[in-house]
Amino acid sequence: QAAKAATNFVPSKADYQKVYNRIAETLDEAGEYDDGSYGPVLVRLAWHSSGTYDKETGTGGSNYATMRFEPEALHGANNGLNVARGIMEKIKQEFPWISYGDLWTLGGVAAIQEMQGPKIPWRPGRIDGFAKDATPDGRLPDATQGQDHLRKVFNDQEIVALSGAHALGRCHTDRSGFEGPWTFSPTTFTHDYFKLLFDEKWVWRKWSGPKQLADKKTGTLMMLPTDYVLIQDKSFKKYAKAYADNQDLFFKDFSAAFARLLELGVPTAQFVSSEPWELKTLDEQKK
Ligand code: CCH
Repeated sequence: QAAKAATNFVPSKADYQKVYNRIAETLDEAGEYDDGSYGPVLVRLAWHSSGTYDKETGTGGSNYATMRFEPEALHGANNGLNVARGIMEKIKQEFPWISYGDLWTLGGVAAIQEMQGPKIPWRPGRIDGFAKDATPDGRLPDATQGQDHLRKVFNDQEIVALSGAHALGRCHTDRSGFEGPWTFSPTTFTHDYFKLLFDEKWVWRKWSGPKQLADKKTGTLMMLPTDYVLIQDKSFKKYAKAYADNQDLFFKDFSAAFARLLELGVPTAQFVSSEPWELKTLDEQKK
């Protein structure tokens, strides 16, 4: 009887809002972890589960949540995301009807919105795939190389906007080999990443780790070689400056690009709604 009820259950927008709320509550249960929030690592999970989309073959992306499977789970680019998948697994136990692809992308949406970022339009419809759907290594950008794969799917403006997510979180020596946060407020979504790129003097850090930059003044912030390209490449720089000067513009463009990223490779017919939804923050629901 119970099993039958579960199969017939058709979740509504209100049900997805419940999942959102549970994720939102979980963000602050991080305790001593990193800067006290699971938000940044959940944004990275949403991005790495979607960023595997390949335009030529139409494979990859968030639809099948293939990072659950090896070898994709073990790809170097995904180091540390076992933490994020573990947090999401607890939510999945509570809401077993949601697909992993929907759950992980919703995790990114909830994290951005709860960390004071823009609203991210989102809708459900992803389905769980199989190990055979797992993507080959090398589709996600390498911090020492370039953004070739991204460039096939996103224009320069979108790439710059998406990169602004590095306002959040930090690099870990035991995950990527790099070390440190990009901004002084790694658990709040701001345009500080762009401001700091222009306002600080960036010097190559002298250490035995991979090539990264440090801010000359405090030495506590970092930029990856790929971050620094945003103020060196003429086309990228134009957008980076616009976002440094105008946080509202950055929020608007980030929201559009991130929403598109999360839907890459998901067949339109699978979405349960013709238009994406705007889910409410916990604060908005208190009012
Ligand atoms: Fe990123 N990112 N990212 N990134 N990223 C890392 C961490 C985060 C690159 C490299 C790295 C995006 C694009 C790129 C986040 C969101 C986005 C790390 C450190 C590296 C290296 C990992 C570690 O050690 O834990 C490169 C290269 C590119 C593209 O060129 C995009 C796009 C997004 C989202 C829209 C977030 C958030 C983090 C912090 C994670 C954490 O655990 O704090």
